[in-house]
Amino acid sequence: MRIYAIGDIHGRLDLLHLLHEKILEDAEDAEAALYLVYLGDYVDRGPDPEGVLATLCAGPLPGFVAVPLMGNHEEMMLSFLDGTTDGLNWVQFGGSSTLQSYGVRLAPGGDPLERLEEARLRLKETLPSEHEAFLRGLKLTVTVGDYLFVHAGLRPGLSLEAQSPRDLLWIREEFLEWSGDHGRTIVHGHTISPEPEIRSNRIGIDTGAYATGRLTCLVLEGTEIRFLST
Ligand SMILES: [Mn+2]
Repeated sequence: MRIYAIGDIHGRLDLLHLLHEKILEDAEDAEAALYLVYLGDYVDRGPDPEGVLATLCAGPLPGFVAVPLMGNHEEMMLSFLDGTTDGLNWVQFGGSSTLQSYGVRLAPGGDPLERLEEARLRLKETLPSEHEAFLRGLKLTVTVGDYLFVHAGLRPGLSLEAQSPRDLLWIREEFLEWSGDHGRTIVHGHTISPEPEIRSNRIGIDTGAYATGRLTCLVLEGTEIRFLST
């Protein structure tokens, strides 16, 4: 099999289209089964979260099995939508571009919590049900062969079953600085590096697309590791 894995997209529909083209071209003569894993953080920050979710909802690229994972930004968006958080953090961490792309405007002035509650109700109205179902159906991890795919990483020393969703979606230093064996190579996004990071126990592929214009795709087949990027 050949696995393609795409890092944090963050509303850059333009880059997602470019990278999809490159992947299709790259896979043209492939005889292996084709998997395409998306590592989460589809929404927020960049200009077109709505377009990114619509594209991912439209189904896999022809010939591929698509495996979209959850990122911490999808989790924040769902918490806001469900009213389990007030959204103050979310809009500060890029959620305002998601609201905007769904046509929800945060009115200036007034009580911020009241304005957010108003925005929440409007987002509930405008978010297409298939986008919401897509967000709620996202998995936290997927294991394929010797690789485990996850948005942020794992807490060292704990089994996969014992990992908390919070760590899988948010962890940084404790995971990034740990050089021990996780049993599998962990492929992750979430923490930006200018180039993909290949370590003995992990491969990080968040190249900060929303700001750098560089969206990275890791390609794995047998023992081969290579990259495509915009
Ligand atoms: Mn993230």
